[in-house]
Amino acid sequence: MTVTDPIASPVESIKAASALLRGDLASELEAPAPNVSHDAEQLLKFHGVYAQDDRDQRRARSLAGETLAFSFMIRVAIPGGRLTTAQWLALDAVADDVADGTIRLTTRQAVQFHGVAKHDLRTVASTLHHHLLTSFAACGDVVRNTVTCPDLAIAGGGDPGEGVASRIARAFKPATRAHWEIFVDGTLAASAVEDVEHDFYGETYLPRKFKIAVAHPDENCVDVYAQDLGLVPATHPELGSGFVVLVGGGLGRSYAQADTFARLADSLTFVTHDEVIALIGAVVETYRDLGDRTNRRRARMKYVVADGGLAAFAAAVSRRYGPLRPPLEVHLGAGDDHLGWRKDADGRWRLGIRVAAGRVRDERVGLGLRSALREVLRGRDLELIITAQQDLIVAGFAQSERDEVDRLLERHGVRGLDQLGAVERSALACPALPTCGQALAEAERVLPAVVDAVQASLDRLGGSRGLQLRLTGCPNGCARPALAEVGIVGRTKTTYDVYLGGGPRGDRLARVAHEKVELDDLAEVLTPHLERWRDEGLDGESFGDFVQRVAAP
Ligand code: SRM
Ligand code: SF4
Repeated sequence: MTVTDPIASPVESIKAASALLRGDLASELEAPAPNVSHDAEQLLKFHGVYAQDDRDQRRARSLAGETLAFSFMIRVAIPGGRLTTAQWLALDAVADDVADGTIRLTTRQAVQFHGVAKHDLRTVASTLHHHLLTSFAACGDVVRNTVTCPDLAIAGGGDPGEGVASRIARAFKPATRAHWEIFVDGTLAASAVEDVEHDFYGETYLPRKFKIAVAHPDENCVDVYAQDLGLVPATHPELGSGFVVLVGGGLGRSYAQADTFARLADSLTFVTHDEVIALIGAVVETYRDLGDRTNRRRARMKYVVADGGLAAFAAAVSRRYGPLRPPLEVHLGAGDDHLGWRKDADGRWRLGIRVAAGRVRDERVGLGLRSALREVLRGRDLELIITAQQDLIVAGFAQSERDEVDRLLERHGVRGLDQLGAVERSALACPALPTCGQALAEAERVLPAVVDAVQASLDRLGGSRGLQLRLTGCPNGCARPALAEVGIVGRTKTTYDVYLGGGPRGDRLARVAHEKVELDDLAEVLTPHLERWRDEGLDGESFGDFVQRVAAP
């Protein structure tokens, strides 16, 4: 199919007519209106920017005939979630200068700013550029930010010490100069006519987003089976070290479309470090050519793999890459949460800090996690790593600094590991209301209440074990509830579907156990399951494994 085909989705035509992601963005950004046109909204995503409005105000404003409270979300792509002290401090300043005062750590190790006015978008882009960061390609129909286990120090082939996430980011970042012209230089200096895009994208880019994660060889903190393409480090008996490549995972679903579903990735092949970028390129091209460009709800690569079968997909990749080796077996353990103090190989220490729903903020001016981090970073050269659990690792401390850092965090009300509840420690929630345009129900804002209620049920039952709870405002699944022991997914404004039986290894899909449960009833609905787990669970058996065992035929 070509984009001139009458049944190609409208976004395909917008991309094709955009002169490599330019469209009318430059003039729309200059215009006085607080929002942009529908076509510009589609193109802005490629630049890491989402048009939003404050949904708390939407109804009242509409009824009063007023303009909606428009603002923009900007997502900063951070390969492997790794930032320098200077980069973090620059992001921290952006939060106050032009956003809502918070830094939102995402489930893909990126950072989001909410509440940015249109006229400030270029300021943010320039600041990011100045600090060797960018929002470009953090969203849109391209290879997205690559997620990597924080413990990985994988040498990137030719250049030892360089992370594979950075190699992927460099290889698959779109080549168009549009972002720099429109957002950073502020002028259309280079002519769009002279601009050239990578062949693997072409003028219409991919049918939809494409997500990659690199797991640790032993544990699955990145949810590698939920990715379009997953890499699991492994050692081949003859070829040495490389990666098992998984393909065809994805979690998004739509209630309106019954043929959408969550899917776990399948093992495709084994590649060495030197081969990995070429293999990813072949998979991307296969997806570019075979993905559904008529229906964006079914445009993800998982549907190509599911509909045609893995063998046909492998054959299509092989035609572009050459013969594929059989994959090695993968055995991943439960995901590490990377929290607390840990000693690195070089003798320095890293501290993993729990960040509820990834929202780094102060509770009041000068007091809270944001301020604490500024104080910790002042005068120190540290590395920060955002985890796929929306948490933050600060690395590079000397042993002698640990007590001082603990005291500083405590002074700011940042709770240590020993003060966290077992449920709270691993719970995830997506942003949902009031910013997300797709939210059907609350998520981040009700997470503390849901966690407290479930923890109270566990406490009443006398259990000491925790469980993995993930909450989203709709079935798009941004906090990956489909893989959780307890996945709670917004169904209507006040109700949720409850999924049970995923697990900490992230290698199993949870199944729906209850539908349309009111928020206040969630803990009550869970209690009988928790009671059975207490009474019938095996020693050390996780809640998800228990549910899976007793529910199995
Ligand atoms: Fe997501 C769309 C937030 C990870 C599946 N996601 C959105 C948007 C942009 C809403 C929109 O389209 O208007 C959300 C922005 C809300 C806001 O106000 O900030 C949003 N997604 C997030 C984040 C911030 C959730 C979080 O709590 O951290 C994550 C940002 C990741 C990043 O840094 O790039 C985020 N989204 C995910 C994941 C998890 C993952 O990738 O590991 C998934 C499920 C995996 C997958 O892709 O299958 C996910 N988001 C979706 C989908 C469903 C896509 C589909 O296949 O149908 C949408 C809807 C869409 O793309 O149209 C979506
Ligand atoms: Fe929005 Fe749904 Fe993603 Fe939550 S899961 S951020 S409600 S798209």
